[in-house]
Amino acid sequence: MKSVPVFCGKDCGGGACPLLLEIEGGRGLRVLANPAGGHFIKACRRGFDLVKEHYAPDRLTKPLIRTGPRGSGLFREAGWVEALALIAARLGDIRAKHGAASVLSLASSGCVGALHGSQALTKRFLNVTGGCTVFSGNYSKGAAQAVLPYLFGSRWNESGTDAATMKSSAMIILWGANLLDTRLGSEMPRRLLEAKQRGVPIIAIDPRRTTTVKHAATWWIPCRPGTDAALMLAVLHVLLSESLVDLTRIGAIATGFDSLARSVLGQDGGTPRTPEWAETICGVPAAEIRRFAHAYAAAHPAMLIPGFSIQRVSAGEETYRLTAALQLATGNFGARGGSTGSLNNSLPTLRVGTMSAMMSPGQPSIPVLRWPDAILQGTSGGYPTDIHAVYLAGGNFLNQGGGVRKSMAAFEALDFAVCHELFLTPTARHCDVVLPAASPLEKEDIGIPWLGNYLLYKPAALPPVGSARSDYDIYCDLSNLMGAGSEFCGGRSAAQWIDAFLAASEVPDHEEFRRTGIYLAAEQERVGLEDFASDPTGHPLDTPSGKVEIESESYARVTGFPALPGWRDRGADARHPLSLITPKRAEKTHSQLGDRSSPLGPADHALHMHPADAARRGIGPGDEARIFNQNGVVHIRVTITEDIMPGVVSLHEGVWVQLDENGEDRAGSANMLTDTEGTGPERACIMHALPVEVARGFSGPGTIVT
Ligand SMILES: Nc1nc2c(c(=O)[nH]1)N[C@H]1C(S)=C(S)[C@@H](COP(=O)(O)OP(=O)(O)OC[C@H]3O[C@@H](n4cnc5c(=O)[nH]c(N)nc54)[C@H](O)[C@@H]3O)O[C@H]1N2
Ligand SMILES: Nc1nc2c(c(=O)[nH]1)N[C@H]1C(S)=C(S)[C@@H](COP(=O)(O)OP(=O)(O)OC[C@H]3O[C@@H](n4cnc5c(=O)[nH]c(N)nc54)[C@H](O)[C@@H]3O)O[C@H]1N2
Ligand SMILES: [Mo]
Repeated sequence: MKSVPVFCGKDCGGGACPLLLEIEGGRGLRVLANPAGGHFIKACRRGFDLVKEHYAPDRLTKPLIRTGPRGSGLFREAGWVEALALIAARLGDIRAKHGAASVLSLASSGCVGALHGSQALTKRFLNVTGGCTVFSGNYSKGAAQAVLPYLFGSRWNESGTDAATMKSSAMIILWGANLLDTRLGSEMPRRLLEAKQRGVPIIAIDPRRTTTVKHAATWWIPCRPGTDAALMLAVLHVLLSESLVDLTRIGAIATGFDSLARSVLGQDGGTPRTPEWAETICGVPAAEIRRFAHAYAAAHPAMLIPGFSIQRVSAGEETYRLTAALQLATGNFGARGGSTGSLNNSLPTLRVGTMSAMMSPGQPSIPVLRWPDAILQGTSGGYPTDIHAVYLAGGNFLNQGGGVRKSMAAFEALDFAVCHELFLTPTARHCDVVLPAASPLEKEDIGIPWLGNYLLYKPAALPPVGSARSDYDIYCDLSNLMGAGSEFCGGRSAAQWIDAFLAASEVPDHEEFRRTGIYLAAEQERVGLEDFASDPTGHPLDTPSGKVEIESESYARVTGFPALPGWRDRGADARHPLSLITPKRAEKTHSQLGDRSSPLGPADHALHMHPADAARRGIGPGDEARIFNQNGVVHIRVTITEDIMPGVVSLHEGVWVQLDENGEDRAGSANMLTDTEGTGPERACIMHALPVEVARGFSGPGTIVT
């Protein structure tokens, strides 16, 4: 038996975790933690499941060509030569008739890595063979990314904090961040648990009593989804009205804080953002808001880590402006052991070569959330092109985007759709050709983590299952076939690319790197914007004022929203009084292993509901129920639990949609209940705080939606 270093390369909150694969007789036995990662950079169960996934009985092993209606799952097996020729011919025809931009790249991050990143490879292939339309933004952090450049200028992507700096924290505030399940960096969970052991207070603001609340937090503050901005304003109100804020110090590093203070205190004629005002919105008692504000003000340094969840809501932009304002107000901005309040993983990655997507200036693009609308409406709806074909690799967007029913209609409207997949996902079922893709254990690559100053290496550890091939190899052949010669592969094999990427990296000893599977840079405790915070005139930001712009006229101009951060009330929806959240679960990466009809699927998938809400609706433990709103209906079993606050229901994201004859989902697929409206100018997705109603039973009143 031998063991080799590997990593998953999943877009899972870790991105690159150090693992070891044990191999005997050419067969993978199991995956373990790689001790070279040290005590803190640790993998999770999603990595340990790699072997199970690799040998899964339902893995695709041959190319498939559709024979039945889209979505029917009717395909015939084909050889590679036939399948690739069909793709080349169909893409060629469509481009000849409608132009190159009529092909949309819908590739996502199912695989991330220096070479095998599914998104970059797909764009590169489409670009070298003629061009394509792409999407802008992402489902993950669209609202935060839309607003952070207004606050921090181009250095917004240096505003995160390395996990190791938690050892200097005197308080950790997890604002909608369920770190033990979603990680947000492979080192975060262990650092958090270590802080807990040291007796550091850990406050979790989350509508659910999560794993993190149970195992790491010292204080759980349940807050209604989508109302964090109101709670943040109330905390500011306490700090300001009790003179706990050093306005002179803040004035040196931020503009507009004094205007924000006036507005929070109601000195501008508006409603004072008191704890009593916030209580009615957030469900957090005013006394508890005061207690929290006092504890926060007294602890130095305090690290506020916002989850991505708090910006994946209506007006989600405001929350990330206010996390920065809170860290400024409490003197924790840019401090070691503190944070800027920004996306925690916004830090530069280690230098290493990566595959270029070969984008051209002015390439047509659409906001990611709007891909179904762009297909359905095209130029007549104001989109840059009329889309006739889509190319997917590493994504299950029909299931994962907003509004599954609209996504299905969009696929119906296409002339041609291709995807590379390991499994016959709902998206794959809607494609014309499905090519079997290699698993992470079949590909050599360099791993770049979500957060952390390190790189990982893995060899191609196992032979392909069936005739599965890497996206890279598929695109090499297709580009050749489509007349682009060697432009896609640049005359290099996959292994030669890895050599070239390493040569362009700062890894000093390539042999050692390949042997241990990890290279750790010397600096492991980067503090985002520390230089600026300690010397704002010596290291100014490139915002118009050179400072953090809490008030931003350019934000107001572009978005039409107020220049100051604030509470943008969405109003109540009387017909759908419950607030649905659709979080990640520890065992899964998004829709992977999300097929409930597979033995690997989530057998315990259920809607989580508070006893008071269940009683009001006559729902008992394990009862079947339907969740509904204007977007769709989902049938699902109910788990009644005190681990969720009243008025809120939770359905894990990522379960594969299974429609019945009425167009209602029978599996528990969260995006039946979302849409493509989005928030802000970037149309960032809204996947938490969705108004819904729940009724007992699988039929009866309430199933009719308008
Ligand atoms: N296990 C697992 N981890 C993952 C992933 C995965 O698929 N599986 N995906 C990764 C990816 S791509 C991303 S982008 C990140 C996303 O990371 P997040 O967006 O932060 O993850 P979520 O699970 O949606 O939400 C985190 C927590 O916020 C809570 N929450 C939901 N809405 C609100 C709200 O309005 N206010 C507050 N205060 N809390 C709220 C949820 O109950 C949950 O416990 O996760 C990464 N980590
Ligand atoms: N309701 C709701 N919806 C959400 C979210 C939410 O919180 N709630 N989260 C959103 C977020 S943050 C994200 S990032 C998206 C993620 O949505 P997607 O980007 O669609 O991610 P996955 O569901 O993981 O799908 C990745 C697919 O790639 C395949 N795959 C894996 N490796 C490879 C490979 O090497 N090559 C190829 N060709 N395929 C591969 C996997 O089998 C899988 O089907 O979902 C979003 N959707
Ligand atoms: Mo994401």
